Amino acid sequence: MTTRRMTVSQALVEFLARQWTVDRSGDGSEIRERTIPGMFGIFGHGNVAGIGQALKQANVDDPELMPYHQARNEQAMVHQAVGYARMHRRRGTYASAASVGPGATNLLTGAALATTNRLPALLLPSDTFATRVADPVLQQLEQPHDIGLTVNDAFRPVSRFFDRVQRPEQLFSIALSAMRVLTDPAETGAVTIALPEDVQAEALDVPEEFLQPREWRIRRPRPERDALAAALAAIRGAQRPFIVAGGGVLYSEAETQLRAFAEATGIPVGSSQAGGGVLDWDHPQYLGGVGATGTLAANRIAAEADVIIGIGTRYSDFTTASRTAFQHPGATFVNINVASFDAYKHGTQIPVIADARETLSELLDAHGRGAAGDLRVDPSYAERIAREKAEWDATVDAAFAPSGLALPGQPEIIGAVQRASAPEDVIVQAAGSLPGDLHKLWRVRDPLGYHVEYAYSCMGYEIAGGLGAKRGLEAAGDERDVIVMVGDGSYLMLNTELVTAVAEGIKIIVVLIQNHGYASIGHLSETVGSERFGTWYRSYDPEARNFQGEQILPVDLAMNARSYGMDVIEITPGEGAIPDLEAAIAQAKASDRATFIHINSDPLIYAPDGAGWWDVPVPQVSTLESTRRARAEYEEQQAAQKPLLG
Ligand SMILES: Cc1ncc(C[n+]2csc(CCOP(=O)(O)OP(=O)(O)O)c2C)c(N)n1
Ligand SMILES: [Mg+2]
Repeated sequence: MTTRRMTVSQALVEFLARQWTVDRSGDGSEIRERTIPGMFGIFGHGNVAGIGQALKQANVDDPELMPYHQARNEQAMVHQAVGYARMHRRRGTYASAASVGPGATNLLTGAALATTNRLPALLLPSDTFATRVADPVLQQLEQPHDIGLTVNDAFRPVSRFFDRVQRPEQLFSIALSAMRVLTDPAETGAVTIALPEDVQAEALDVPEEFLQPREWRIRRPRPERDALAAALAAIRGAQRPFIVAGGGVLYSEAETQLRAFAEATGIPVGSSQAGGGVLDWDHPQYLGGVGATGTLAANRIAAEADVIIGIGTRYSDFTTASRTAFQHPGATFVNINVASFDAYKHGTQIPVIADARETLSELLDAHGRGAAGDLRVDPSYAERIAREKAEWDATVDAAFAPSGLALPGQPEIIGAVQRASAPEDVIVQAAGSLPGDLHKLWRVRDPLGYHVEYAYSCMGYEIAGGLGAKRGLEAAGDERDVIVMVGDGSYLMLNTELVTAVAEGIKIIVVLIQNHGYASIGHLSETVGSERFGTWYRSYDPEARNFQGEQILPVDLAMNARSYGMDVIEITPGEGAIPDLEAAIAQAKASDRATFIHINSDPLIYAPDGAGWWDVPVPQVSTLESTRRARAEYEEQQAAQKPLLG
């Protein structure tokens, strides 16, 4: 057996460089791409001489082996990896290397986000000495009841795979297991390999076969015969079927099959946030978002549906409107998901544990043979679908129309971004009032065109995730633009990846919506009887002892972005704000540099109602009249809530 004497870090870096994801695309062609095309790293003690040295050595010996990129915050490294993975339909992601202690724990939020979104990310937090000779080292947590415990144990609950390389020889089994989980469609998420700082620098004899190119073929399990038959029988018997399409449709690259199945049967489609892109907005059977932030069209159809076919959805509370979306008393749920956990959710009667594309192909085949009964929805249902869709489209048109107000509302801002962007451009968002507004209003025109991270809805994801998405597109030779929309609250939480965009000349377009606080939580607070407490950004009122006064803060986020070296366009409040915004986006699109566009907006102008509910518990007792009123309303809404879906 030939071996090479390498450090654990050198071996891990070279191993990761040799991993390939293999899959078949929607058109049948084979895709082969690097599973880990590059690594982010913020160095400190713990990784500067381990992973850091390995990356330097790779950079000298073979710059293509493991390209290294910087970030300004460890959390943002993982966000970038996730944005990349979304654009690559989970076939590739980045590794993120962090130093001991705070560097490592800064990765935690990113890890939870990746796991919640079912998007792969490889985390390499450094750990304190395995030998413990230097304990406690700088930044080491000491727990007297368990000396072996480190801060990295906090990754266990947020990772789909966690292990620690306590001895060099463990690297082989750990690295292989990590790759299996990263590339497994049912298991993927955050994969964490904790690397004690002494072990990182230790040498071992590495067998050549460990470093040979290795392929990870994406599993595409086909449905079991009986499960498929049960699904077909349910679909055949449906009067008012409805499809809920989630992110799994896109990760499986099943859009073509979904469209064909929908068209063959006439079944309407609604999507979750992650499912945005499964059909173009103007497909006659696409009703837009469903659930708490859904459209009136999708929610009305969902409420009456008798057979609900979930495809690649986690059935989150937003998608089910906290289990109020589906009101048909005998509703049957057919749930197609590669993860059994999701397929069985909420009392689903007919779980189909299989790949979305394979299953849709088989359903289509069966339909072609007449086995789906030739299910074709009733003309009256088809007509109803068309009517609901036309009505909602008109509602969106009205919401998009420029108001001429000095401080435009968010819906018209979204309309301006929509008009000024190209159909294939990617919109990136994550938290605040924008996800709900986009879910209702944004007219998706490309499968990859909509990336709203709404599983973890993490403030601060937007800029970093958008940067990662742009990296992902560039890696695939795709030149479309990424447009990040971000609220002032999210921006203030994590904006420093703008520096990374400047440093690497990565072109993203950022549209910052300044409304001086939390429009989203402010509105929510009002509806749940908390009177917008703590949701404005205002000067502290020492007498009232709160932040509810009139005085907005003198922050200048345009100047902030300019200070990072960004090109900045400021939209002057006034009648021309909306046309100016469109012109600014056109200018940003024409530029080959990253652009930051700043626009002020009125937080009290809301998107049209989609009749979705969200369960946010209201206090049972209160001295406030507003809370008591909200509680009464809450109890009324709660009455429609079902304990299970099916
Ligand atoms: C990291 C994190 N902390 C807290 C929240 C809860 N939260 C959701 S939206 C929001 C306010 C967002 O403010 P902004 O970005 O200005 O958007 P706006 O609500 O004004 O549209 C908060 C605090 C969150 N989603 N993520
Ligand atoms: Mg705001």
